[in-house]
Amino acid sequence: MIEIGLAGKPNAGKSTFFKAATLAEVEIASYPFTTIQPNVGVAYVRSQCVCKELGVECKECVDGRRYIPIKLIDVAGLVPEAHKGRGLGNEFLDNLRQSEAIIHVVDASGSTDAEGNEVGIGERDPIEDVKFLYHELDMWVFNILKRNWARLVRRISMEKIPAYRLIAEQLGGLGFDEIQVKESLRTVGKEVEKISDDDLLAFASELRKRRMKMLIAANKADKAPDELIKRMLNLEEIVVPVSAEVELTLRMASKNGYIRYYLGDRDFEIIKELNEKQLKALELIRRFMRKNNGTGVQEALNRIVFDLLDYIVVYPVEDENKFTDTKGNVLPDALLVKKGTTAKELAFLIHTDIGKNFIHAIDARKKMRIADDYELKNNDVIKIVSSA
Ligand SMILES: Nc1nc2c(ncn2[C@@H]2O[C@H](COP(=O)(O)OP(=O)(O)OP(=O)(O)O)[C@@H](O)[C@H]2O)c(=O)[nH]1
Ligand SMILES: [Mg+2]
Repeated sequence: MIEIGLAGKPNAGKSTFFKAATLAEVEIASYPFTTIQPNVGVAYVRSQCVCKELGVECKECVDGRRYIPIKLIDVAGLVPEAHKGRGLGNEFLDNLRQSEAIIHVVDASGSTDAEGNEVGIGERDPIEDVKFLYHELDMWVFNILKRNWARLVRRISMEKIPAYRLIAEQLGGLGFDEIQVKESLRTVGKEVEKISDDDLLAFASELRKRRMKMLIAANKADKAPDELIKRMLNLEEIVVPVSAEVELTLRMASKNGYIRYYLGDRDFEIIKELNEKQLKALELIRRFMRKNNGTGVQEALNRIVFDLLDYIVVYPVEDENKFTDTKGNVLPDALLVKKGTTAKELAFLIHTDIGKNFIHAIDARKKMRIADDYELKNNDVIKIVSSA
């Protein structure tokens, strides 16, 4: 399952985002360091199910809304100089090792200082928070490199193994691949023996950029001045205005039967008698959603998976006429695969045995055989023929 991490300074709303997306019971409070141990849960990306288009009834979607699970991790807040041990230090970043990308939850309302203490709205520049997280992540990678650098350089000069290979091995646990290391080294442009501490930091930064793809959730958008949101939208990263709190309110109201609301919808329906105060609160929420096209939580999850990480959805089936598995379930699985995945690679993703015994694949829409190296497209429905 794809794993996405939530990072940011204390009190930015990471756990609120996490709870809104997973409905897991986690602690949320208006002071720093509420979260210490990481929270792990299942969230969903949303896509349009292909059942309608294929003219079949499927039980896996909610009226065409198909939710595909991903893993979400919420960690402790990070304060400036965490790499020198301030706050909780940055060792908990180890919890993000497996994450394919990070949602940086920023308090876009500027109402918490660098350490996460509450201040007046707009008193803190959220752009500073964006910069600081990069710096802390760079220092984290730098320290990991630095720990063994001298020994590594010695090994590189003694053994006839390319530097990038040994460095990738050293960073193995962080999920860096050789290509990322090779490209980063090339950008620094020096022989490893000549790399100074400054160069090593630049190298760490290049590595971080390639490994830790990031989307910015401009959170607390419900109370952020428009001006601050506008400035954040000018950043080069993907920035999504979000109100984790609004999403959480909606999900709780839906869970308790007050409203009908589906994750990622742009509106909701009141289905229970409510008092004036409740109606007023929901009206404010509705106004926010109209302005922002929803709460932003689903959009952030979708954009990190589909736009930043380049995943597509494919539907494997066993019966290309009925679009079912062997038990007759219609469109039983929606899989997230990287753009560029081939039909044969899909077979391996489904099961190693199916991959090893792969014969050919069929495009179930066209009922036509496709090449082994056919690159899957979003919403493809595929039957794998295998002797397994
Ligand atoms: N107005 C508003 N407040 C929010 C929003 N999201 C979170 N908050 C509030 O911000 C405070 C901090 O929320 P948390 O989710 O605990 O923040 P955190 O980033 O997990 O904090 P730490 O665990 O301490 O690092 C709480 O009082 C939340 O209710 C939002 O979208 N809008
Ligand atoms: Mg928290």
